[in-house]
Amino acid sequence: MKAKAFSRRDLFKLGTAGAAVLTTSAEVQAAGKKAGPVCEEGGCCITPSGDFYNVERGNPLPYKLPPEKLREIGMVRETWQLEIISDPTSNAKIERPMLRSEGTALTFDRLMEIAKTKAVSYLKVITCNNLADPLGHGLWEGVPLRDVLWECGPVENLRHVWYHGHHNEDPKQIFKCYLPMNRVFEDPPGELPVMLCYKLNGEFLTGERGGPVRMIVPEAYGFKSVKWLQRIGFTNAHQSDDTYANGNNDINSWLKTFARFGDLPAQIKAADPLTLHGNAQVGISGLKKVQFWMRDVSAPMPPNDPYFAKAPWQDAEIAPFDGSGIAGFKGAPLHPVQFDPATRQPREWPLRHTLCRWTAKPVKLPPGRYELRCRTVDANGTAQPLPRPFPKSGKNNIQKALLEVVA
Ligand SMILES: Nc1nc2c(c(=O)[nH]1)N[C@H]1C(S)=C(S)[C@@H](COP(=O)(O)O)O[C@H]1N2
Ligand SMILES: [Mo]
Repeated sequence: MKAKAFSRRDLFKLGTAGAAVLTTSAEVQAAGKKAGPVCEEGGCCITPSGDFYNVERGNPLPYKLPPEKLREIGMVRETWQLEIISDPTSNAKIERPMLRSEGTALTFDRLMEIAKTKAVSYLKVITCNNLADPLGHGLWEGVPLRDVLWECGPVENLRHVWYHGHHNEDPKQIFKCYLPMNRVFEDPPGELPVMLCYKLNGEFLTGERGGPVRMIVPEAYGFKSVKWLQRIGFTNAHQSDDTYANGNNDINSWLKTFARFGDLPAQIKAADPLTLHGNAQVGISGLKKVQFWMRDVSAPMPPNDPYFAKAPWQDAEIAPFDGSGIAGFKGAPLHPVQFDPATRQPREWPLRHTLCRWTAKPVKLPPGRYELRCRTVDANGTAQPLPRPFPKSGKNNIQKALLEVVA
């Protein structure tokens, strides 16, 4: 018996009103049933663009406007324009703002011109910090944000950039984010650049995926990767004021490492081998191993052990790099932080900020009822849900699934 599939897609179109629905979704996931596009084959877990789950607000959704309107507001590549301004409420100084009114806004053709020498590609998973399952994982292609920002001649009083997407010119529908200037202009060692992204898995971004151009912030939760990008502002504001700061979200959180189960049976026969499997998100602290624990519910729980640190965890195996989605890729160069340019092999495996697949060796269980759990141990040796078991900064609770084994 397979877990009942259901679509989360429509749940998220409710915007903030969707919060109540998300609770239900979390309960379903707690019972071990998947609510995201689980990768079941290959090592690289590339999600086709249309299989991503959407987290989106807007009434109407910008990409669902009629074709003439899409052209008019710049939601197609031919008419897309990005404004880059000095925040009017700030004294940030830039020499060459890019403005629609002056015909200097960045066009898609100009972006492609810059892309000829600057474009890069990297793997990244998109995960909402309020949802347990990643939304999708792919090879994103774009121009580092700083290469475009430099064209504006930034000078001084610069502490953050903010950016927002199309929002029907309704302030209530705006989706806006901030990034510190240092993050945009200088990548910490081993880190990927923030990019103005126009392709996913070798294809131009669809409107549903955030096209013509979306931001991609490699180490961040989904809300920093603003879709339908329309305007960027340089500001001297010393604090961020992201849309996602509402609702108690931790807007500075970077991706956590955690494991999830794929589709599992609810019941098996004692004669049938069970193969546990699933996906793991590789957060900022990397991934050393995925582990599982099968507890007969009649056995006592370990006392005073909220994270089951003393449980008899067993190691699963992480699917090796197999080149899927990478080997034949003809787009912009794979970023050297992730892949060796000469061999096109990953620098490490699995890569940070990505999704990978894991499986355990088949086992047979005597009849009974079991709780199945999986967890990660990150490259620092810290087991899930540590080091940050706090809500609203990315979900990484240890997942539990229930299994009945019958004679
Ligand atoms: N313009 C805009 N960008 C947005 C959003 C939005 O509502 N509007 N949602 C954000 C949130 S909260 C998430 S989790 C990701 C989801 O990306 P996806 O729909 O491509 O999976 O998009 C982000 N970018
Ligand atoms: Mo999100």
